[in-house]
Amino acid sequence: MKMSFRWYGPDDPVKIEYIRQIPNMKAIVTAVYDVPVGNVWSNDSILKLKKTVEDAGLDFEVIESVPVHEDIKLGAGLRDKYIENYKENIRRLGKAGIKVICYNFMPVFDWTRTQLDKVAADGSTSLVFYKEQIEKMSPLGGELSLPGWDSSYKKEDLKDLFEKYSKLTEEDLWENLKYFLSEIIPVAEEAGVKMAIHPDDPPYGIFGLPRIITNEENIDRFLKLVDSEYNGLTLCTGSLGCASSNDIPKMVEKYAALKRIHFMHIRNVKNYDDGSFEETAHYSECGSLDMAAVVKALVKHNFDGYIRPDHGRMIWGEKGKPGYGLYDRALGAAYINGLWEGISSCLEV
Ligand code: DNO
Repeated sequence: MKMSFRWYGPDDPVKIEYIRQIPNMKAIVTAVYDVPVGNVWSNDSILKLKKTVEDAGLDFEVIESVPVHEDIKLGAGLRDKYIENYKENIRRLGKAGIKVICYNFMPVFDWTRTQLDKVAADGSTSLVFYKEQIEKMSPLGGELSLPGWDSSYKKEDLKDLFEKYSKLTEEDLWENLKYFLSEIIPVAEEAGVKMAIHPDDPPYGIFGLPRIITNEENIDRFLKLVDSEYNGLTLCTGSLGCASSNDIPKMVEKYAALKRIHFMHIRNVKNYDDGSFEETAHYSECGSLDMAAVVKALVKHNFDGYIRPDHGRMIWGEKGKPGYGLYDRALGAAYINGLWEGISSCLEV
């Protein structure tokens, strides 16, 4: 495995020099943020980013994300033009040394929470999703915004998008995903870049918008849409794990054995009976997921892809992007390193 850390570029309050100081930290996961969704990234921007990362002593091998334009998900408008742009981004990133591209196929919104700074008993804050809060939220009111989201939608664009999605069924979304993959995977194969879809977070439809990368059955279906190693997964334990029906260690074991996981997002969540959940520290006992079982499944199948500690809480007074501070993610990386080393040495005995 190769340990990595998400960094939002020079404007990120977390300094790249500090990321390097985390034990076993090898690579930065980042993206070019200066182009609107759907456009081609300039070679200059890509190479500048690569230089910044490499000058900091870290590898530039994973992009999160190259976002997919809504026209592609909707199968409408300028879809073919945006797919051509997407292919060009894959080629350019491959030439720059990128090995994995993470992306998602969630209509309109990426990961969704109802509160970004819920104070826990120990004084730390974290992201939470409470059913009673989500029911009261109106996405068209414009009060929702998260660091991973495309913030360029204006209220009117959102209205228009909701209108278009109201006619799109889950099956249509599958069709459009298949169309997209059939176009891009051959290019990814040629460029030597593994595509790694991120699961839907949370893994069910929200605000009446369909979501399909949600559970084992659907992931099996996804992998068959284009049966290539280059059509793979970002397996995010927290995204899939906030649905208690998903058996995360089992899924990790299955897809690691198939060599279809290229990128692991490892974090813990505490689930409640009504479907609400809270993001917690990585340590198993803090949440509902068995982190040792997850790492064991990876070690067992000689996982050689990338891992990043996902969302941390805000601790020790840190201020920053919700979920993306330095301290708790660094603790997460150290914890995963410890599990990895301990489990590998036991499995060797
Ligand atoms: C959340 C992230 C996601 C992820 C995208 C990939 O913290 O894991 O925003 O980057 O879904 O496109």
